[in-house]
Amino acid sequence: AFNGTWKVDRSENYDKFMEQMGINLMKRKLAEHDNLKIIIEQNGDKFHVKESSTFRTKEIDFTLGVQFEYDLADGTEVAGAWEMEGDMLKGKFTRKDNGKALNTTRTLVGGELVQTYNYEGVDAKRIFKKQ
Ligand code: MYR
Repeated sequence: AFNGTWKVDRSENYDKFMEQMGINLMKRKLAEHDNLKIIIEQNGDKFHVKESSTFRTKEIDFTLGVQFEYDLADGTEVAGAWEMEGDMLKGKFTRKDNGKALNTTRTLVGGELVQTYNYEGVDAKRIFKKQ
């Protein structure tokens, strides 16, 4: 059900979240219009995710419950895993530079893909529409 091509439509509190992540104003302004697109292909507990934005294109394969490393668009390296909890994908990641937790979820709400982000007490959301 997560399968498909998802294009970011709107964000909530994403600037504050990025600020908490330590991302500078100039990069945050660019990230506001990053045209993020995520292509998700799920096969059982295996996922192939292709991310593309004005910053970069990146692909990753991961398996639910299995740790992997990922570098975020700003260069921050994280390690962690995705798990399925009911209908929700829950990602628990840790920044490699400071050991702090970066948690994220993906759910389908009314045909949209909602991704939440939490870092150090700041919550944000990005909502994607299917193409
Ligand atoms: C994926 O499923 O898309 C690949 C793994 C993503 C891991 C971390 C997701 C958190 C993204 C936070 C974006 C922050 C930008 C500074």
